[in-house]
Amino acid sequence: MASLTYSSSPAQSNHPTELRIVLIGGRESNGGLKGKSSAGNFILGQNVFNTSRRTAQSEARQQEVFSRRVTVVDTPGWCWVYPREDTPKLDQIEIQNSVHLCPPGPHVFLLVIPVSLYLPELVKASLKQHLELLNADVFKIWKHTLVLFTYGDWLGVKTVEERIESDEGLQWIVNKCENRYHVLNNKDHSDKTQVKELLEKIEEMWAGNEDPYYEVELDRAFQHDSVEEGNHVCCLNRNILLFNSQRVGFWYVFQNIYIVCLLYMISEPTRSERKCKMCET
Ligand SMILES: Nc1nc2c(ncn2[C@@H]2O[C@H](COP(=O)(O)OP(=O)(O)O)[C@@H](O)[C@H]2O)c(=O)[nH]1
Ligand SMILES: [Mg+2]
Repeated sequence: MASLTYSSSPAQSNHPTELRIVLIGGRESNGGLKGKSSAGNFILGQNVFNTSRRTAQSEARQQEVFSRRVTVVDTPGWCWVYPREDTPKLDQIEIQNSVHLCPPGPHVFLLVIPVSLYLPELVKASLKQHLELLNADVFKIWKHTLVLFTYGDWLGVKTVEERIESDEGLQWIVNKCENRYHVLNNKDHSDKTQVKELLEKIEEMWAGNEDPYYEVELDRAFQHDSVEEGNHVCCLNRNILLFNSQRVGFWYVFQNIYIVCLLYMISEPTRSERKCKMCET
């Protein structure tokens, strides 16, 4: 991909002052190769996401990176080859709500794939099902997705292009992303150009996309939140909490008005009765 030249002055720059990134992706069935949280740490230049254990909740972190305000949302993964029904319900909700941690919506979804991972045919259906958590119209997600290959250190003498060509599953995914991809070696933080080039590719995508960012469907999240009522307390994020407090606030006021009206109506005949009695006297 052609690289862009950027001015250091924000006034003259042709890139957004803020970049919102959501990291998504699967894992091997044995929990092996992956790299979302590590990539998030590398992009932000700080160890803010825990890589020593499984990511159970979506989390957002912000940092100034190469003169841009960058927000990265880390999410739980799913198993590449298993259907969505095998992904724990709470993980599904966390993936679903991840986009609400970077309002008004992410500029890019980085689909994290270890470069050495072989992706069998089964991956296609599983990936589609998991992307549907974000939007039933998966096309809208693909339009804002870039493949982020991790384990760049494992490429050896092969180029990433050779690697893509050798794997039908990878070709399919990269095609869906309109040939947007980037390689990171999360083990070598000294080479920051890897991150700079990634941000430039995201901005190139931003400049070429009809919709500059993926706009979050608020109603949809709200709808799912109420559907998953049994679970939602454990995985509420800030925005959903805000929603709920507004919803609770509205119902609270409405119920109180209703009760006051009801009491007034009940007490009304008693008062007229009293008045009649007074007239009689
Ligand atoms: N060699 C190598 N190891 C990596 C790379 N990225 C991640 N890892 C390792 O993979 C493991 C899981 O990474 P993590 O970021 O927690 O994966 P997540 O579950 O997708 O968030 C960690 O032990 C990392 O050290 C990489 O680019 N190269
Ligand atoms: Mg993680």
